[in-house]
Amino acid sequence: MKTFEQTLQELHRKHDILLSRENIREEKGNGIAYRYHYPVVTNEHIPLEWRYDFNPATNPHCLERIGVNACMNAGAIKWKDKYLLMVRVEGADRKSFFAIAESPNGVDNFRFWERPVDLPDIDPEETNVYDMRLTAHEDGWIYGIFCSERHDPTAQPGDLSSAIAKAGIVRTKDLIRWERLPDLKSKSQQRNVVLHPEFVNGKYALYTRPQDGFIDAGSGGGIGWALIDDITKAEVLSEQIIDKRYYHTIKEVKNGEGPHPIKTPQGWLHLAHGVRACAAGLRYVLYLYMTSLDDPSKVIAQPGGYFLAPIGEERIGDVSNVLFSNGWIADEDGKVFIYYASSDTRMHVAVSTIDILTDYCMNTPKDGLRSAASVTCINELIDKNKKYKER
Ligand code: M1P
Repeated sequence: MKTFEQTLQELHRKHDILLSRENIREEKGNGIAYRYHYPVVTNEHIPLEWRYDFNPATNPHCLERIGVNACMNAGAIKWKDKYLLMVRVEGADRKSFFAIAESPNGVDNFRFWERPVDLPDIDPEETNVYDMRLTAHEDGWIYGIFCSERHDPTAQPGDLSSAIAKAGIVRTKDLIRWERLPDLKSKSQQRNVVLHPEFVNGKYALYTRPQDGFIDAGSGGGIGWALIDDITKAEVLSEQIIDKRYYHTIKEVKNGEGPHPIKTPQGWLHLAHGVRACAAGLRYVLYLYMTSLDDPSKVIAQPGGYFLAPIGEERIGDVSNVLFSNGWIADEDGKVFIYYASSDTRMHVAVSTIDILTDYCMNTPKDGLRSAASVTCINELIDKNKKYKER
């Protein structure tokens, strides 16, 4: 039988090994992005002092007192030369909160800051907060937009599931002290709202995702775009759908903007998730598209299909068959770290470059929306390849 001290030492030893484990780039793949072998942040990365009572008098069996279920859907930002993830930490009690984990190289050694993020608590009805998108805006603030969820006040008695999704907004200059701004006003429910990093026609610009209900995008149409006069009283007055959903595509049921787009010489590079339904439930995959530098609401490239879909261990988790991303970091040298969660359970990284990702967007055929069109595309490629095959 181990003593309290021995148990605690063993916990610390294993935790240190996990946190300092080197990550390895997987060489297999399609060349567009390379996954790293190990998840970068999991529930086991959570500091022991957030979970265990270290006092042998009050915790004689050295039990975990506060369980963490998952670490997922992290916003990302480069800050003082470090790669930061603002992780959605979901407790065993199902409540999510935000916590920042920092890495020196973007692929391993992620360690959480001392405490969870101190998010200003302004509304007692706000029950759950999650999926932070971080934007260092040209106005000088770092903004965070996240989903603020509450029980639907109009739900029938006994219906404890109907909920309402709104976009909460915070801003900071140091990622420590956060100022809460009023939630986004919108006629519909909203999730996956993202702030564009530059002013557009002198206004703040938001990617939105209007939805009929808490789960259902319904008549929402796709990823929207709205210009906002005053971010301190943000209101969607008019909304235009810029990336539509289509029948029998990867985004038939829903889609949502991921992190804010990256500015490239060819246009704004966007990462988003698309959702389709199947017998096993919903399947979430990641896709890319590009919009014009002159008008970020104008789509200029739409490669067909997904760019990353769940594979191997990624397919299994609390909500299986899901990849979701709301954070990526572009380095000065053009390297891009794509942070994504699998199956609402753990965080991963895949690495690519701006050149590769824009090439992929510009030169992958569009979805022709019909089987016959897919075959035509393949035949065109075969014809083009003929002269090279003969060499
Ligand atoms: O469970 C999968 C995802 O479902 C929601 O995303 P969306 O609104 O696009 O359907 C969110 O709850 C997200 O957090 C979750 O990962």
